[in-house]
Amino acid sequence: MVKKVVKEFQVEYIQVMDEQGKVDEKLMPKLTDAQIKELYEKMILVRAFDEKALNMQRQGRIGSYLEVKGQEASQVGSVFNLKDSDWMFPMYRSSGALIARKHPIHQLFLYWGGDERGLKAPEKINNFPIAIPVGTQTAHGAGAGWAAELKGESKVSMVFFGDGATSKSEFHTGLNFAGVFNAHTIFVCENNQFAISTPITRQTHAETIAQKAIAYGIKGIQVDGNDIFAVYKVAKQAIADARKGKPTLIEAFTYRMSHHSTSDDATKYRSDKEVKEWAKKDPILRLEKYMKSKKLLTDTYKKQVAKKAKALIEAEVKKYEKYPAQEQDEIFSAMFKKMTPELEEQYKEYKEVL
Ligand SMILES: Cc1ncc(C[n+]2csc(CCOP(=O)(O)OP(=O)(O)O)c2C)c(N)n1
Repeated sequence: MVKKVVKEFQVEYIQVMDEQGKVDEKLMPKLTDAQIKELYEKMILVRAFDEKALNMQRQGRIGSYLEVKGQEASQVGSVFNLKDSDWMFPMYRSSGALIARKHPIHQLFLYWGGDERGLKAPEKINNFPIAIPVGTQTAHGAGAGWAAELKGESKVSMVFFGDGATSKSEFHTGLNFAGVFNAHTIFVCENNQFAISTPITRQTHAETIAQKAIAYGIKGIQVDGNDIFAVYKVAKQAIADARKGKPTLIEAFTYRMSHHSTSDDATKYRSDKEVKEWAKKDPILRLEKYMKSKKLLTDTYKKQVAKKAKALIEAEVKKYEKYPAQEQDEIFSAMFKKMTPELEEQYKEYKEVL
């Protein structure tokens, strides 16, 4: 007889700091004042980059851009405890994670300006190139996490993707593979409620994305993605577990405060009321409320941080705009140390045509 298993697909939901910036002291992770300030400064830098990138696109100085706005906590908090030698697999909306992982900002402008040299990771920092195809990176992240297990390393891989990606086969392949092979992988799904115009209710009939982990025998946890302390806490634990071969799926419950991309108009498919409601949950405002209550945020400090971020971004814009133009041949030489036979053939043909 088939045994009927009736079980709620319950996963934990973690929130440490509420919308008023009040924290639950029992859940609050141990962080020094300096670390809290570091988290804050990184989030401000990401927001400043985001605003500049949007303006640059509107002015025709970069080609296109996908904003992070609203997701700064879920990205900065997730990568905070990674080591440089750990792998990070970003998607197109991961500028926040990349900046927090020391990816040079002028290179991000280069990339969004259509120059692939923008993707070259700094030496000794294992940032993978940005994935534009939705979801492919989830399988790559599982593979890198498996490599660490096979080599007996404690290295981990952290992979970012959206709610839309959970309908792609690579998401399921990646999670299944990670569970079976003890991949050192942390899957961070930023559930920002939309995949372009498709709302989460049309993406999945499941109550949470995190519960999908149960089917693959790995841990799934939902976290308030606009709460930097909760994200930090959950990611820290997931990183520690992944080092020992235990993968986790984190669902960072958040909101895309911007349009999907610079070629989208979100007013066509979502209400002003909803956007305003979520604006109140802005992860930066929330952290500021907390810091004010702890006397960590004076007006002078706040202004200093904003000014420093702006100055850095402006300097990086200058670097980008002065960057020597790409040699035409680099289209062929950029990707591989040694060109593949097919590429070499195409290169020859291209030279002949020239
Ligand atoms: C394989 C593939 N199919 C379709 C697209 C077009 N596309 C770009 S973004 C996007 C929505 C993805 O939404 P989600 O995964 O929730 O991430 P978000 O953009 O909300 O961060 C789609 C369908 C694509 N880039 N790749």
